[in-house]
Parts: sequence; structure tokens; C-alpha cells
Amino acid sequence: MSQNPVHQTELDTLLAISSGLNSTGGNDRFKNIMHQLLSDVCKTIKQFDITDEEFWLAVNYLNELGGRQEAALLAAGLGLEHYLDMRADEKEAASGEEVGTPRTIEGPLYVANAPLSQSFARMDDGSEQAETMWLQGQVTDLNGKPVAGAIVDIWHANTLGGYSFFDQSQSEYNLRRRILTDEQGRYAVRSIVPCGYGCPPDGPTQKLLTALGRHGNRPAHVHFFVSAPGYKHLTTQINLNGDEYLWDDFAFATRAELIADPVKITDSAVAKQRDIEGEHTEVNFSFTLVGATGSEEEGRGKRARVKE
Ligand code: MBD
Ligand code: FE
Repeated sequence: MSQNPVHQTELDTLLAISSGLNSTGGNDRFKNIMHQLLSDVCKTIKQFDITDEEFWLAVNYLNELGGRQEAALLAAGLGLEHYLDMRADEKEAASGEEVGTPRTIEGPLYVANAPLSQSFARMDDGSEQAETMWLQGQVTDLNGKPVAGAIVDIWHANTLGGYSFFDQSQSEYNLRRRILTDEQGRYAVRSIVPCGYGCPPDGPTQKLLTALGRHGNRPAHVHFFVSAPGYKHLTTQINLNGDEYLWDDFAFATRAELIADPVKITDSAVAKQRDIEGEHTEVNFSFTLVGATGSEEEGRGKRARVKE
């Protein structure tokens, strides 16, 4: 591409100064990243001959995004959070390490320090008319050996796709629990079958998606953090098979190995054993953890989280 050398020099000088390359203080890695990022933005402005009006629309959009606390939602919707998973998967594959249950994105709706129970918990507060879900499974290592005392941290939406805390109409920690696995590495919860999530229709994330001709829906899913001393932390989700958005998740989190088949339980003896009245839906999902090589792998990555 031909460029006016005088103007290119002027831009180079501007970007070097604005990203602090000529300053002594600050952080070198951050300076270099900002320099690349600003260069890319300027290149895009030039390439598309972006108007002042378009530029200020974009600046104001960032204000809206922050004002509505939707920056992390947009990161998921643009596939950037999934891209971090792709990179982590790639690094694991390159290292030749064995892999366990696949990771998938955390998303923006986790709340830390949910009530902790041994082996079992009821997750729903009973306020919704909904299909009862019995969710159970086992945590094992790569050899199939049970991992006792693992923490299975579970969160999911209600029948309207809303998450407690973010949806102020729900009770505190509704549909959020941490379960310690038993001697066989097992966990079980009674909850309600969640529905898929949709981005706030009047929010900035949906506004951007609509301008891209995209929807902002997720299939019905359940989130998990699974952790235990000596094992790598796992962040993942399961999708309930049969949802129309199963392979059309706006956040790109679906993976074939993470699809669970809901089973209708009609046997009243099973229901009675679980203290459930009548028919309900059973979901089975087990996890394979990989041994950690250092203690830093045992914890979830640092990220701003509610109540953490
Ligand atoms: C969700 O429930 C979710 O899991 C993600 C990733 C984004 C928005 C809502
Ligand atoms: Fe979610």
C-alpha cells in the first residue's frame, strides 16, 4: 500500500508518544500492547474512512456498555472469551498432556461463595413452577479413580433465563450451590430445569449484535467450576440436548463432549427415593480432572467476580 511518508511519520510519532513509548515510567508490556492496539484502530479508521460521526458513536457505545455493566457479556458474544479457550486448548494439545473433561467459558454471571453442602443440595428456592431437575455425576481422575472432597460449584438460570443476583427478583444464591463430592467422588443436586439465556433486549450488547444481524441467545445450560487439591481447576458448562440454540449459542460455548441428554423419570420409586413428588428430569454428568503440575493450576484464573 502506498503511503504518504510524511503523514506516516507523523502518525508513527503520535502513536509512539500516545502509547508512552517515549516515556520512562509505566509498564513496558502494556505500552507495547497499547501501541499495537492504537495502530490497528488507526489503520481501521483509515481503511474504512470512518467518519467523525461513526467514531463518536463508537466512543459513546463504550460508555453505554460500561454503564450497563455489559463489557464481559459483549466479550462472550464476540467470541473473544471462547478464543481464550481455543488458545488454552491449543497450548495443552501442543504440550502433549492428557486432557480430561473439556473446558468452556465461564461467562459473566458467576457469583462466588455460594452455599456449600456435603454431597447433595437443593438449589432452587421453590418459588417457581418448573420441571424438577435431578443432576448428578462423579468426579474422577484420568485413571477413573474417584476424587473425594472435590468442590463442584454449580450455577444456572431459572425458567426465564435469569440468574440470581443479576436478576434482583430472585432470592440470594438461588440456583447457585457448591457441593463437596462424597467418598466415591459423587455429587447430586435437586434443582429446576433451566431455560436458555437471552441478552437484555434493550442493552448495548444486543444493540451491537442486532447491527451484525445476530441474535443474543444461549441454549439451556448449567455452569460448573470443578476443583480439588492436586488437580487442575476446570471451568465448564453442560448443554441440555434438544434446545433449538444448542449449536447456535451466541457465546460459542457448546462442545460435543459437553452435551447431556435429559432423561424423564417416571418411576415413582426413584422419585420417592429422591424425595421428589412425581415425574422429573434426570441429568447425568461426570467430570474427569487432570493432575496439576503446580498449585497455581488448582485455582480458577483471576478475574473480577461478584462476591469474590
Ligand atoms: C450466560 O448465561 C452465559 O453463560 C454467558 C456466557 C453469557 C451470557 C449469559
Ligand atoms: Fe450462563
